[in-house]
Amino acid sequence: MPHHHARTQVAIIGGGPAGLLLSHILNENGIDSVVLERRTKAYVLSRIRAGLLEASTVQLFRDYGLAERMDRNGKSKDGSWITRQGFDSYFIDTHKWTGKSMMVYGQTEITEDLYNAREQAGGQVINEAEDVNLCDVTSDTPFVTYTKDDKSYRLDCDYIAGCDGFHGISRKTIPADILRTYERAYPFGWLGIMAEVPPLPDLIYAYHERGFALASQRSRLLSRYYIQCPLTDTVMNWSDDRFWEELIARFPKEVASEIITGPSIEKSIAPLRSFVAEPMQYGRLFLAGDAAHIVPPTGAKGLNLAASDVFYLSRGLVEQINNNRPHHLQHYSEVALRRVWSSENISWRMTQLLHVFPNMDRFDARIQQNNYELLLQSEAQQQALAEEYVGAPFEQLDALVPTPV
Ligand code: RFL
Ligand code: PHB
Repeated sequence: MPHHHARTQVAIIGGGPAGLLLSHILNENGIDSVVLERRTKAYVLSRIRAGLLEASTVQLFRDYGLAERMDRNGKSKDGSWITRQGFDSYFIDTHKWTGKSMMVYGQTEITEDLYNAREQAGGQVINEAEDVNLCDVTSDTPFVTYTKDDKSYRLDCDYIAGCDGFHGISRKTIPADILRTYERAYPFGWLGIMAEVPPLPDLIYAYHERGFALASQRSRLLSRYYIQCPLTDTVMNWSDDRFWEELIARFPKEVASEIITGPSIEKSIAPLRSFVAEPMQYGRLFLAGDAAHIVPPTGAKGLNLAASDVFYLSRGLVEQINNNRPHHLQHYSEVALRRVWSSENISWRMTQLLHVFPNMDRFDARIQQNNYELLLQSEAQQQALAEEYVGAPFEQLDALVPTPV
């Protein structure tokens, strides 16, 4: 079939936060890219997901002129609370231990800000690009084919960025004998709701024998709440009344009495999973964000990892393309994966600490309780958790490879 032919420097697969942010940063550095997104813009903007940004993510958005609305409407947070039935509550004090704060600002808003920034700069985001196929990725002349409105297209490029999320095709392009994967599925999901009611002042992670719960927020008038639920559950089983009743039962009384309930405007269930694919590079294809790894949402790391991957990848591409220095790009996978594994680790541990595992025996339960007691008692543990929760700074790479003597 004849192809409509086009060319760009970097073909970006997926127009979620990772793909759009990469495209924006490349453009700021004079590098041309095209984003191919399978869904409509309206669909991408309607997905409700992350809400909490690490200090480094906030800084990255500021550095690239993307923070105007975030700084106006986002809410800075010096940490989050953990509660556990029968014990004192604990504040993860990121400000005290790291001097840094986090930001509550929705992924929906971030994606909208990124779309606007791309549109203002005349960037190309092609929505409803179907049957995307990555070709010749180990050659010097890779290309991408896709169809749109029943026409077929070919996009020649120098590099391909796979930013197409966990279910995308980029990772699947890497041969099975090269890709190593690591996975943990958890025996429960999170049922989340959004409601137009004032939230609690702080984020609160609650452990309760009935299961985990989380109080979060999007704005002064928009609350986001989650409860742990069985994987077999469906949204149909959860009327608003049942949700609020269960949520309230999982927080300490003095917290529960402050929760303002109201009709939900969104309700969904997400399974929890840990997943890493290594390496994040194959020839001229580079993976970033959920395309390469998944974390359970307990540590609020997913979107932040997408941002750190994009930081490292954009630096590699800019150095390679603009300055002919291959060093950063060559080490992309290795550097990005260090941060990925740190986030996998804290997300896994917070998930262990805060959920009821159906197969937990009495020994496991006492270890879980003891881990919480350690946190209450040990300043070393408190500092470690605060550092991990607020997120590691991005590595300045020049220290990575020793200069030959
Ligand atoms: P995305 O957002 O999945 O975007 C990938 C895009 O690729 C498109 N796509 C394709 N395009 C072309 N061709 C194909 N074959 C394609 N296949 C897929 C998709 O349509 C989509 O638009 O991945 P990206 O950009 O890597 O971003 C990752 C984040 O979205 C994700 O990590 C976070 O949402 C995770 N997450 C959280 N992260 C945080 O940092 N803090 C949080 O508080 C937080 N809370 C959450 C979360 C994720 C959740 N769910 C539902 C998974 C809470 C929840 C409930
Ligand atoms: C959210 O607001 O959606 C949120 C906040 C913190 C988390 C996970 C999700 O750990």
